[in-house]
Amino acid sequence: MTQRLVHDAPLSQADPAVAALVEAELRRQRDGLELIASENFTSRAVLEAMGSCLTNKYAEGYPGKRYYGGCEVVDQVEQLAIDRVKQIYDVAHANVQPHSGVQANFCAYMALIRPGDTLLGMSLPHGGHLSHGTSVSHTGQVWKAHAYGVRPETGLMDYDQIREIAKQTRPQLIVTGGSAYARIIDFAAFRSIADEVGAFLVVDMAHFAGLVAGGVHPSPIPHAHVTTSTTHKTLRGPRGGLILCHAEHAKAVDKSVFPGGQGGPLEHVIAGKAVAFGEALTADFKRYAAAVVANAQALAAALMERGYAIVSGGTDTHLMLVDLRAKQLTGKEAEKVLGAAGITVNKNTIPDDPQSPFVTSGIRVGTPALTTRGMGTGEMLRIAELIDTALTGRDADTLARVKQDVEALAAGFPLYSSYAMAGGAR
Ligand code: DSN
Repeated sequence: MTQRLVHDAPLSQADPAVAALVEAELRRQRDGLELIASENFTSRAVLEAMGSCLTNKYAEGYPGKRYYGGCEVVDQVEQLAIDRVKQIYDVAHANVQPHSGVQANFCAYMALIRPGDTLLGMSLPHGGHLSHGTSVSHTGQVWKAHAYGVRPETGLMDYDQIREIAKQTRPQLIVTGGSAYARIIDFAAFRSIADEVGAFLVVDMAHFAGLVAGGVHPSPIPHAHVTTSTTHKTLRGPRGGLILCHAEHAKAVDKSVFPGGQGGPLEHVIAGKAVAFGEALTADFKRYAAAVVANAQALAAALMERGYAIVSGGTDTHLMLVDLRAKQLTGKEAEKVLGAAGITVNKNTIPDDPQSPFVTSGIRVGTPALTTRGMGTGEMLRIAELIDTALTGRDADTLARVKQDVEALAAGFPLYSSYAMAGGAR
């Protein structure tokens, strides 16, 4: 009997220690200014779907072809997610099971090429991603990986240079998309390079997937053999991954995810994905995506006016890379100073960074999360001022004053105000 009571008790009673930590994190998210370009705030509906009994179900396989009984409900959940994401991106096939972006990428590569083949991806310090073939990632160990970058003097991809690198390295697979590239990538140019060297093209659209869904960024789908993504960045869903492809690669992709790379799918997360995909199909989401880009451009312009250099001179997307060298600051120092003032960013290498990846000369700044809170271009000007005040002053008094202003600004844009969290916080 006692055990049953504990089993049915809310988190705040069953485990006050964990409940208090959930509440502390909620407060941190509410009180601060979240400018990490890869983060966002899901809707309450997404949170509810993820916190549901669907987590209890094993469902290896795919809708209608499972290795467990009792899958009649989760089949419908997963099919709904698949149908909705296919509608968003107008694509023939979707696999919504990847647990993360790295797993989506690994499974996509494994579907198309064999271990030992050659892979060409964007260099991490130039804005790529660990899973695009870096030496510390399995993707750089299972495959012979080569890298292309941006022109350091412009911060832009040079497609002629990338074509030359592809001709020299003869990859079987080229991957593009990145974590810190603020400009629209020419997917048609990449496809023509891939075709010229006989490679598959994978586009990792994790960062800009929500902008594509909202119609404010070109779609990679017509150009890529396979497109991968996460679901929690601009797309504003639960933490997770997905793979989209044309019909000819559908079977290989599905086999690569299960049984190749993963076991039981996280059906509670897939339910959260279904909810987020439903949201992404609305006119409201189109307005959101346009506002994310407008906010990023306003913030970049305001920072440039205050003497901050932005790599590539601006942004077409949700993020910007701020080069701090002229301010005699490292990325590591800036991340710490801004953190003390309640402004969350991440240190980030700039192209050809003289500093190590643990120090860096830049910070990456993005607007998806604050746009979700309802902030607009007026708030972006104020945030540029707060960032500049914190980074210029850096002393305890200045940072305490900025933190107060940050909390006042955040309070005007409530987060999860109708949702009682674990500890009962409102
Ligand atoms: N860690 C993510 C980012 O911040 O961009 C990429 O996986």
